Order: sequence, then C-alpha cells, then structure tokens
Amino acid sequence: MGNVSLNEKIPNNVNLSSDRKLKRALESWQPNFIDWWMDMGPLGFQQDQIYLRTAVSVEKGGWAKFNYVKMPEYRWGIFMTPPEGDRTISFGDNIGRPLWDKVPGDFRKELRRIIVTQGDTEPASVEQQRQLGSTAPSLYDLRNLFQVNVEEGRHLWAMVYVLHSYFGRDGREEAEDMLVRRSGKDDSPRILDTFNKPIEDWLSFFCFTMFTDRDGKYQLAALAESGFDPLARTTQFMLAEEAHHLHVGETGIRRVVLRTAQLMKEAPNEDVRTLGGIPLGIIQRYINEWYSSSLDLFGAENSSNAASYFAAGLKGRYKESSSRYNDHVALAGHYTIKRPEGTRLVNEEIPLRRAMNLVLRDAYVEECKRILERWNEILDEYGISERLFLPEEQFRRRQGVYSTHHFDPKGNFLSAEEFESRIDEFLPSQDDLEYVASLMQPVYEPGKFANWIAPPKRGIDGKPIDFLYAKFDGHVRQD
Ligand code: BYC
Repeated sequence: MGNVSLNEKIPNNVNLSSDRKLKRALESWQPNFIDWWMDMGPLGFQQDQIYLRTAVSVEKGGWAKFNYVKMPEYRWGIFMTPPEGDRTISFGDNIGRPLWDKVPGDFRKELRRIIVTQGDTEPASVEQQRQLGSTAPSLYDLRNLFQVNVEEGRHLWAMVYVLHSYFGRDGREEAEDMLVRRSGKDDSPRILDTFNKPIEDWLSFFCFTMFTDRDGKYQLAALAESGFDPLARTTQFMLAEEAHHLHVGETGIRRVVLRTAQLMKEAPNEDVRTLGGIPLGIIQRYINEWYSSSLDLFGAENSSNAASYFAAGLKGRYKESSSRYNDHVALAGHYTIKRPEGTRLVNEEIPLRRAMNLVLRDAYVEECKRILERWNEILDEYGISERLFLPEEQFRRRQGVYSTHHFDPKGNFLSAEEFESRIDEFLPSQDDLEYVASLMQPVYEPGKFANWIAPPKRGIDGKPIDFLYAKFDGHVRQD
C-alpha cells in the first residue's frame, strides 16, 4: 500500500504513479468525469465556494480536511484502507483461503456485475439531486447536499479505479458507460429502479439519504467482507464517508418532524398547513414511498444470485467476520420466508444461502426501526398521539415474492383495483407533491431556516449553525 500522494493529478494512496498505464487510463477518464459533473452535477452552484470535507488519508482520526472549495475543483481521490496482516476469506466455500488480490477467473463475471451495479448508483444519485440547490432550506443544508454529491462522485471514482485496475479493457468500457447512462432516461437508464426516480424536493432528499443511502451502507458493508481484497478495502473506506450521508437523512427528517410537532401545537386543529408546516400524513406517505423502494434494492428474498455470491466469498452478510454469526458457511440452515398464495401468506423454508439478501435486509430494517422510534419520541414529547411507522415488507414491492400482489402499508391484501383507488392514502399524491413543492423556497441567509424545518442541534466541523457554509462571492443568490 502506497503512501498518500495528494499532489498528483489524481490524489491516491494506491501507488498510482508506479503503474504508468493505469495512471494514464485513469487520467484520460478524468476529463470525461469533469464533463459529466458539469453537465449533470449540482445545477447553478458550480462557481461558488462551498465549505466541504475532502478525503485526504485513511487514518481514523484525520482522514478528511475541511475548506472552501469550488465543486469542479474538488480533489476526488482514490483511497483504500490498508491491508490487514494475512487475512483470509471469512465465509462461504472458500473460507480460510487467502484473500484474492487479483480477480479470481471463475468469478470475474459476477464481480464485474456487482462492482458495476454499485458504481452506477453513485453518479445516479448526483443526477437525481441536481436541482435541489435552488430550493435549499438553509446554507447548512445546501452545504450538506453538496457534500453528499461530491462524495458520491468520489465513490464513483472508487469503483472506476477497481474496474480500470483489475478488469482490463472490459473494466475501462464499463467505466465509460457509467458516464453515459442517465437517471430516468428512457433509452439508457441507471441500473436499479430507485435510482431512476426523480428527487424534486427536500423531503424526498432526506428520505433518500435516510433509506436509500442506508441500503448503500449495508451493501457496502457486505462488499467490505469480500474475498476480493481490493473491493473489500475500497468499500471499507467508502463507509467512512457514508456515515455523514445517513446523518443528513436521519436528522433531516427528525428536524421536519420536530418542526411539524411545534407547529401542530400552534395551529388551530393541529392543521400545520395553515402555518406552512408539513403534515405528519405527508411525511408518512414519503416514508412509504422511499422505504418500499429501498427494500427493493436488496433484490429478491429468495435469490440464486445471492447464494452464489455468498458461496464464492464475494459478498458476505452485515459484519460477517464478527461474532454475529456462529456459522460462516451457511450450508446447513434454512430461513422461513412468507410467500403470498391466493390471499394468504404461507411459510416457505428456503436454504439459508438463498436468503442472504433477506438476511442483509433484516439488519437494515432493524436499524430503520430504531430510528423511527427516535422520531416518534419527539411526537411523544409534544403530547401528539399519532405515530410514524415503516410500511410492512409486502407493501408496493417491485422485486421479490410480493411483487406480484398488492398490499396496503399494514400488509393487508388488496386487489389491484383497490390498491389503485386508494393509492393517494399510501403514497404522496399530486396534491401532497404540489403542497411540498410550494414550501420549497430557498433560504440562503446564514443561520436562517425555512419555516417547515427546525435548525440542526449543531453545525458542521465544530462551526456554529450560522457559519457561512457557502460563499456566493459577492453576488446575491435569488434562484
Ligand atoms: N432494480 O436475485 P435478484 C448505494 C434484478 S445503494 C432493478 O433478485 P440479486 C447508494 C437483478 O439485477 C447500494 N433490478 O437480486 C445509495 C437481477 O437481474 P438479472 C448499491 C433489480 O442479484 C444512495 C434480477 O433482478 N449497491 O450505494 O441477488 C446514493 C434478479 O436478481 C433490483 C449494490 O446494489 C432493483 N431494485 O441482488 C448513492 C450492491 N433488484 O440477473 C449510492 C451490488 C434486483 O435477472 N449489487 N434486480 O438481469 C448487488 O449485490 C445485487 O445486484 C442486488 C440485487 C443487491 C442489487
């Protein structure tokens, strides 16, 4: 593992300068990335100075530095956590064998597919969020949005490095395609469904960073267990940045819930619309939308792909190498899933390896539930009896066993007609979307916040909440 080289064209700790061919290939991808960033990155703020964190090392205490940066000049680098002694593969059929430091020939296709799928989500999310700067509820939030965006850009770099470095010509072609597909585009969409949905308001952004980025955390954690060592060490470091994205989502919704609770106490009949707040019913429908879509990102409950990834040692469970599991081979166990049959759910036992998507998803669901409880504590403190909840796993699924049936958020069977006729109860309606859109007026004065969201508890990097998180260099923003 090389030292950190911050002054090269591409900052890195992977000894890029020792491999001239690879360095040249990545340096020729770099201008295409910048072109993509200018075309598809945050709209309207590319020349402003944003107070951003940049990864500069992989040391636990000091891996990032904060400074004002113009986004196109952000130093997107390639970093991997250092190798750990003589680690071996920790699960599956190859358990106990040395980690692979090259692509194992037998699993080349599978690995390439996993890496391309992961890589594709990163630029997709930047594309989905590109309009949001013009309606930011504060400078603090504006800065967080751009922090998330530049780091998703770095995560694309991370996957492109692995493709270029280990997959030869195929990898270079895949890296080019990452900049060709576009979120939501009919003829060349992004690979996974959730990444083709528009994110047009900040409530969607907070739900996305809460629920969809959290799928990212669990998928990255599963890849950080991989027997393919370069992938494991690359994704391990991506998790360090991901934590902030999840914080933005969790605290973003929490601040909306808090503001709604405050306004409910002020408004006649608790009708927060009269005071410009977001009703709990709308928040619930946004949760239903983004949580159900994020569950789909785990793939099918019963999956032969998941079984072969686990068997090969390519993708583990959450914290696979810890003592969380007794059995890391998972050939013996079963998992009981609930499958719809007519209008009943029946139990079906499937071999544990085929349930690995579900096992990973269970860990995710558990974490989401804990966070919902924390949001509900706010409602409790304000003496409000309504509660936010996660819809049942059956609700509005496009992947897996439930995708052929219709359910309400509580998991009750519905006919297709009933589901359609009640859809505005379950998911954001046109009226909800228009109302939320009407609240999306930008607030760019330091320390001020839009009326529909409470300020955060603290600022970024120890700075006060009214810190100048973005400088518009003299011009007054009126987007
Ligand atoms: N949309 O056995 P199945 C992140 C396809 S987020 C469309 O069910 P498998 C981030 C599947 O490809 C994390 N298609 O699923 C967050 C397969 O296609 P084929 C991203 C889907 O393969 C926010 C078929 O259905 N990382 O980082 O076990 C901001 C049946 O496959 C979907 C990863 O996803 C879907 N939702 O698991 C920025 C990790 N689900 O073979 C970033 C890498 C399934 O019939 N990806 N399909 O053509 C994987 O490990 C797996 O591909 C999946 C699916 C978990 C996605």
